[in-house]
Amino acid sequence: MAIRPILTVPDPLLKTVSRPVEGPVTDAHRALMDDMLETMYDAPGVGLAAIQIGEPLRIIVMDIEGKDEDGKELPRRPRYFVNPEILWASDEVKTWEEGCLSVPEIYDEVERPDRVRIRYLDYDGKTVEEDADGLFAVCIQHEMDHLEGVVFLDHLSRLKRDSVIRKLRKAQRVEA
Ligand code: K1U
Ligand code: ZN
Repeated sequence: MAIRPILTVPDPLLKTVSRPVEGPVTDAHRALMDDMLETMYDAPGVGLAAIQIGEPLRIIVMDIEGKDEDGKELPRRPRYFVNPEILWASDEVKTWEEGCLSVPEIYDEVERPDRVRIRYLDYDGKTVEEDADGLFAVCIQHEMDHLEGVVFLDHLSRLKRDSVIRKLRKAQRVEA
C-alpha cells in the first residue's frame, strides 16, 4: 500500500472522463483501491476517485463512518465502488456543504438529489445494488462527478468558481 499525491485544481487531468474497468476486478485493481484508501485516510477525507491520484478508471473508495457523538473514532468501514451507476435519483433535492481533496480548503454548498439507488462492483467483483441517503448519497454523487471530469466547483456560479481558481493558483505560486 502507498500514499499517492492527490491532484489539485486546475490540473487538467481532473477533467478526464474515466474509463470503465473491463472484465473482472483483478488484484491490480485491488492494489489501486488499497493505495486510494490509504491516500484518503491520510489526507484525511471521506471519499476518493481514482482520477484524483491520476488513474483514469471508474473506481471510488469511501469511508463515511467518522466519529461518534463523543468525538471518538468509529471502527473503519472502507467501501469500494467499481463502475458505479446511478439507477434512480429522487426528485427531492438537498443542499450540503461539500469539500474536495482536489480543491483544498474550499467548502461550498451544492444541491443534489437527496437519495439515489446505485449499482456497482465491490472489492471482490460482486455486483451490489444499494440505496444511499445522507452523506453517503452526497459523497457517491460527488465522487461519480469526478469520474465524468467534474469537480464540485463546476456546480457553483462562474463568478464563484473563477474566484476560487484564482485563489488556488495564487496559493500554488506561493508554495512553488
Ligand atoms: O475529494 C474528495 O472527493 C473527497 C471529499 C468527499 C466529500 C466530502 C463532503 C461532501 C462531499 C464529498 C472529502 O473527503 S473532503 C474532506 C472531508 O469532507 C472530511 C475530512 C475529514 C473528516 C471528515 C470529512
Ligand atoms: Zn472531490
